[in-house]
Amino acid sequence: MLKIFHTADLHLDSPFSSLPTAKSEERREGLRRTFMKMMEYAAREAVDLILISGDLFDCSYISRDTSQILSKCFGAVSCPVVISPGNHDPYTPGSIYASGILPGNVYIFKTESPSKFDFPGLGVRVWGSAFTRERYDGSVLASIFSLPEDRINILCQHGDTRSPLSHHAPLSPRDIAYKGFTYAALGHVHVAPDPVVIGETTVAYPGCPEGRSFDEPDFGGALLVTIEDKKTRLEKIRFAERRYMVEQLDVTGADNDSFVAGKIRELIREKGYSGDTALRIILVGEVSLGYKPNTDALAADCAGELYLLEVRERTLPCFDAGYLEDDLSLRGVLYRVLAEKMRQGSEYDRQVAAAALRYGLAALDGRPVV
Ligand SMILES: [Mn+2]
Repeated sequence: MLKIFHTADLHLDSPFSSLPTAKSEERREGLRRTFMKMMEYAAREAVDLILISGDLFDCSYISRDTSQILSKCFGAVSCPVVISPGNHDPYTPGSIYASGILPGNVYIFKTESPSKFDFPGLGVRVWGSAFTRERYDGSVLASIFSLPEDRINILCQHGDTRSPLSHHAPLSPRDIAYKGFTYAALGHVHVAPDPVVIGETTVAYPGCPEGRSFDEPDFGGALLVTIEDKKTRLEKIRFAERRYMVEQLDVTGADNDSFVAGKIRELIREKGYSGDTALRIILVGEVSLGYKPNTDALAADCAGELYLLEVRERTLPCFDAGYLEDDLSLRGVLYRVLAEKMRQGSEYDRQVAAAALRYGLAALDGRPVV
């Protein structure tokens, strides 16, 4: 049985620029901790092979802390570590990959044209290539002619199965299967799609081990892959310390912040969100004409134990405004023109119309507009 630990897209030393400075430093520290935990896990599970399919770093600049941890952790695992540099951490003469400071059990693909590392003791050959700049327009598989069948053949590659027109090493699971790979350890897609199984071939992305923004939701992890008698089994192991989550909250009928705050707290309680969660709540629904939720105050008020709470507002000021339908004054005309846009326009048109109605009615009523 062959036991493989497969990860990608950790993006060490990410700037986390959307967070306040203290929090962004803490998150960079958190990414390093996640990396250490993964390597400790791989050592404890005594895996035969570690595959890192690119974007281990967020950019070519690597902090001293990170490079020290890398050398230490890779040195502490006794198995081979194969790395396929990605578009964020391409193999360049100045990169850490070319520096020679990584221990001898680390095998790095160096060129765009594919090559292989042979591990006869494990009965495995690992194929792959490197990004050497931000783009990779060629075909990884075109120059791999035939796979010798004396060993299990694995592809370790940063690449994109979502579009044949991708500028990030486009790959198709069908072609991977056709070549005869047993497992394709891919990287690049941050929100892991379901693995694809074609015949005896399994193609998988692990996703980001640790989400860094609301585009990378939920607890991330890595894949523990076992291959026995040409059968591949995958197990997703959680390593993330934190998760980013987005929720829509319907506050139809609201006319004040304390009502909305109550709804927000209820949602947080019901879903069991706590200190490991950064939450974005998007308020939707129809609220009273004169009311606009104060998102900053609501976020500050309801954050409680959450790692982070962000409140966004996409409500429409229509609730109980039916009387304006028949209003013959300018207020009624304004309402009828904008209500139609709020009901039928694009999301952008709806928001513009909602703002216009709030401001317009405030002005006509002699209330402060902003
Ligand atoms: Mn990436």
